[in-house]
Amino acid sequence: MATDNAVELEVGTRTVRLSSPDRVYFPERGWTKLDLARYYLAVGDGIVRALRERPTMLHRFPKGLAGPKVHQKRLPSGAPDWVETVELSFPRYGLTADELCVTELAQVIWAVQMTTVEFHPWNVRRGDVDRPDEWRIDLDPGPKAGFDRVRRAAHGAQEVLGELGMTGYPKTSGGNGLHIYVRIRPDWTFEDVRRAALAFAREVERRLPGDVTTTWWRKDRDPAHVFLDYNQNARDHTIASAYSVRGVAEGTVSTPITFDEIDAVDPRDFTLATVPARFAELGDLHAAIDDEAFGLETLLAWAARDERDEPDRVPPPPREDGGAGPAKTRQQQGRHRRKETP
Ligand SMILES: [Mn+2]
Repeated sequence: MATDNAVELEVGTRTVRLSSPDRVYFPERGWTKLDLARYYLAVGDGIVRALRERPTMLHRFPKGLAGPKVHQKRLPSGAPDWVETVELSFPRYGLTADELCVTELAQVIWAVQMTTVEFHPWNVRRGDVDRPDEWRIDLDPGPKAGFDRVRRAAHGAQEVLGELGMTGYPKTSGGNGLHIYVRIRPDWTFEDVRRAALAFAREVERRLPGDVTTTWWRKDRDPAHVFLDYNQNARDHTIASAYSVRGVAEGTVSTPITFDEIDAVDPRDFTLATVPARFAELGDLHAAIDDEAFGLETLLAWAARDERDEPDRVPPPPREDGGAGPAKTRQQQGRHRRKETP
């Protein structure tokens, strides 16, 4: 009983040893570490596409969900030489960190061996870690906002994206919200991507003032509104990737969906147990995300206009470099992140 009946998983050309495969990670459902590994194998193309060449932060649960959660930037030690990394610098603290950089599925499964449940990639790739290639529209419902409001906000975003001639790729967050990802040319700084994201959010807010807010301070927001969190485009802010399992009792998955599905889906239906069949049937609904990259010129023109016309609404700069800094900052960021998850 006490022996570690490790299993070996063949993943592409690699063999990944999975220790403690029977350890229960999701006590309410009885799902084990091996179930988690099998889930990621089942959505392999999808999770690799979502993480490919991106610095990725790991949310590890060494004892399963019953134990503590570890927000891990640096690659855990003991990695085989085929596990790739990318070095990031955190100038404010004079620190660097080698973060996981996925190029093949075996690296994802190795991260599971290292007790990772959630994958949180940056919005950059290792070729240029200072210029995002992914604009993330993060729809965060307030504590009294139902999913119907999230749906309306998503359709509002869809409408504005359509007018901009941009293609967005929606997914559930695995919590109560939705994300819409847009591939952009890596020609702009984090700061400008955030300005563009704010200008976009303001436009959606103008069209749906009863549903959407961009108000900076949480205490000033209507709790029944959906906050379009443009800050997720700032440096060192990461959110769970497509196909990432969330570290919550229900084992929900951040699941790609189509805009046509938004009115019908219940995000709680997408779990570690159900998403593999959906993936087998539909394939990766984000498969075309890398086919075309868009520019931010129009949105940055909107941003300049808003900054000129409404200077009192220009938000303060985002918190930066939090996770690699002193423990106090790390804890603050941890609290912030946990609030995202129901
Ligand atoms: Mn969110």
